Amino acid sequence: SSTKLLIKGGTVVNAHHQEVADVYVEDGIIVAVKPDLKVTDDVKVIDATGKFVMPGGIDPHTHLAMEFMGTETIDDFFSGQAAALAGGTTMHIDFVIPVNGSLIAGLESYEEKAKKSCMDYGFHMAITKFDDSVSRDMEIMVKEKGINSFKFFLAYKGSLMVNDELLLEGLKRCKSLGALAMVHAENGDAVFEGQKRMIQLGITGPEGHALSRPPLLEGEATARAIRLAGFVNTPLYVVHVMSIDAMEEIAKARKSGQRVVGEPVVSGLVLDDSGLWDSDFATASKFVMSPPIRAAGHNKVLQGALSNGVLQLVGTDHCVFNSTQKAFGIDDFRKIPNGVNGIEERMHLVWDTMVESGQISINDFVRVTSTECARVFNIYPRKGAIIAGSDADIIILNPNSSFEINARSHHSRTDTNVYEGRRGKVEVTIAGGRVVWENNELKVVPGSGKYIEMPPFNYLFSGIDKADASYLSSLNAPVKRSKSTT
Ligand code: DUC
Ligand code: ZN
Ligand code: ZN
Ligand code: ZN
Repeated sequence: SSTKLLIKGGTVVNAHHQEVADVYVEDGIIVAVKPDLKVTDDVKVIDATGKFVMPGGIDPHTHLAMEFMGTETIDDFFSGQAAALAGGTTMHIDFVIPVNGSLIAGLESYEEKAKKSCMDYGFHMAITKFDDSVSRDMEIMVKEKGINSFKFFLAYKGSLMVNDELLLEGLKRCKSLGALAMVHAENGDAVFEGQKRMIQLGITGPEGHALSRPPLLEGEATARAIRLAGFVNTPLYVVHVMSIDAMEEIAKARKSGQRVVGEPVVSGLVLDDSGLWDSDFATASKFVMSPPIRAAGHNKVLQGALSNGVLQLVGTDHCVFNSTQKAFGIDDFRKIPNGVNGIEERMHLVWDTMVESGQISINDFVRVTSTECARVFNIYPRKGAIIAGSDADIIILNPNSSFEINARSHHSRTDTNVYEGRRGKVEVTIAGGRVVWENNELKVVPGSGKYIEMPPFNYLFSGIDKADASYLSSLNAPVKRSKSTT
């Protein structure tokens, strides 16, 4: 198509600076960012005077159409992405789950699911076991399939969990491929023990979920994963940092110079665990996710860590089940499918919680919702910036008006919303140069989303071999001992 678009008179905000300028878009690409651009009559003009024009959000952490805990998430690649677009997110990175341990089969299944995509997407790959065939497939993923990150689960004993030996193998393999290792950090053996303890005590409701897997188990696994990544000398990305305990381990490692990226998710930043104690099961169960939403106080500290740079970018872990699916666990919290919504609400809530409270600047808003994700996964500046040559994924946010977030008006297929009653300000979403959300109306086209290949990021690893070499040369030569005794 030859869609032409001019966004006029807004304040264009990038992670590095902002300026009042027009943005001219042609064929899905930003062509010019300058004040007072003159265009011909065939160009659609959007007036953004008094509003912020920013890069579309990139959600680094979602689960669409995922088979999990005996069921499947109710948002697929169409409904989840439509919801995302309605909330100002124009790209997400989803986790491919291997099929019977096969990465190739897993990817094929996700390629099929993603055919109905209405926005751009990329993939991380989960690694749930490690052997020669997985090792070979990892290389194919990096060199041929555009996947540059692999996630290891230290929780979900009996299904997804890997032990330390496998984690070490995986970390080494990531390093040799120039891929980023990611980790779900909770101690799965201890969680299993904690769950048994709750059931023995007769605590079978949603509050038992949180009590069975406290922050110290997240802190332990985070520390362990960071140290093992340090031992292998490869970077690490910690997904869904939910507790002070985990955040402090990341802070300590980063202070020492270790390359660790920490991802808080919206639920952990803005909610606390009070909902889990609601006497109504339907209300309480909608807050069940792993790691659990923590007691009041953790959220405020995580906000601080995001504003001072200890944590770098915000995801959602969008993974939704409706109230019928949540009710699988009515007699036993262990059977409540884990997950909360957020793909549609993330941009609104980061603005509301972080910018309006003065904790981060508008430029930092762009950085933590978009630019940093593009940088970490090596697709910047194609994504994450409003500059000539970048993809035309753009949002317009109106600081002076807002609407209410609720389950009646949201676009996800699920029937509940953990952010009921909060406020949103993104008014317009442009994805791939197309206006897909305007005047509270979605215009999305299944099949229009593109798969974004993410190349291996050697820059993250530059210096590693040097570090290894200097480490090795700092060792003393081995002691020479004669075999004979005198
Ligand atoms: N946590 C969730 O709540 N859902 C999906 C997987 C996960 O780790
Ligand atoms: Zn600029
Ligand atoms: Zn996880
Ligand atoms: Zn997840």
